[in-house]
Amino acid sequence: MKKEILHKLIKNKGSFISGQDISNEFNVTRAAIWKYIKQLKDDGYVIESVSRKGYRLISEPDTLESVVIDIENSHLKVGSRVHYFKKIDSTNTYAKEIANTANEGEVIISELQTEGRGRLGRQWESPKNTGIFMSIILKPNIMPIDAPKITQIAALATVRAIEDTVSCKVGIKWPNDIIIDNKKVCGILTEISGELNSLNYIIVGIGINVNQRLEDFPKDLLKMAISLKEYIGKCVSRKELTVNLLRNFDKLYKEFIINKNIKEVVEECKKYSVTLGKKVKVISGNNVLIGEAIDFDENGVLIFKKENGETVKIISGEVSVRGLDNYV
Ligand code: BT5
Repeated sequence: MKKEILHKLIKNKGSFISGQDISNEFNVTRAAIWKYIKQLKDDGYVIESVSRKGYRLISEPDTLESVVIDIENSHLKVGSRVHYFKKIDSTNTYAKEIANTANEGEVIISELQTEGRGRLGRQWESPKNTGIFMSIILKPNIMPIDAPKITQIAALATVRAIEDTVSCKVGIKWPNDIIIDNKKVCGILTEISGELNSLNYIIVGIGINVNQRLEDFPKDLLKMAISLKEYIGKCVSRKELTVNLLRNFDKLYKEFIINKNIKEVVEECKKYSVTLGKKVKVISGNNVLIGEAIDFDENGVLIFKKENGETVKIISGEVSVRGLDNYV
């Protein structure tokens, strides 16, 4: 009910709505409305209450709570339902917990993650109210081996969303990093549940550094991490970026379901690639291969030329790609 009342206040932002109207529309008592309004005020919404006029929303806190309403009203498949948290261990972990009973397209968003995860057990720094920490539950009819295609879709959706929201030059560091100014602004973690030949679900986790200040990053990340705010010099609307991200993801995902391939996605990812044409290290556990990233095949698999001239295909799953001297 709090959500519905908030929605009504947002729709009428700046104008009064009477307690009686809210009471009639949602069939709740005036006392209950007052209780919800108080909760919203405690959450940081500035709401004016004037007797005989009602309630008027003056300003919203910098949270993603109200984005839930925008997304759920956009009638997208991806974002059909949004689970919003102020704090969570990891949105991917929670998504896994609910995935079996959830519908495809349900999304988990949190303002803060206490145990945000990267790939291979690494950590994802997720400080409060500054980034976007989101997971999407998908149930496509594909083989588990095709799950990395979803990472490419997520990468392109994120690049497009950033470009739709702010003006900056964005790159993709294959397979799962979005880069600005040679530093990481976003990471993608795709996890699956399934058997060898059947997939139960895919969880795509996306973490974007939006309004972090440099001092919000741990010292050891300063060389390789950046936020949009640090780059463009002003705060960026996390709400707008979140909606743009889901809109772009929804579009690309629907196309993938229809076309059953990611040919066009790969072609576009190539244009943004900071990996192609470079001498790179491919790190897989303790093994390091040095060579050149020469192309991607139509499934987004890296075609890599080893130092001895031999060409091999590298599947994204367990590898990290680094520049010879630097992160990119
Ligand atoms: C990733 O792993 O880049 C995937 C990150 C996915 C995070 C999202 S947030 C929502 C969802 N819920 C989760 O629990 N996770 C997902 P990987 O390629 O392994 O990169 C991890 C490495 O990036 C770390 O070892 C650090 O070096 C670096 N790193 C950690 N936090 C960072 C940050 N906020 N910005 C930039 N780099 C970071």
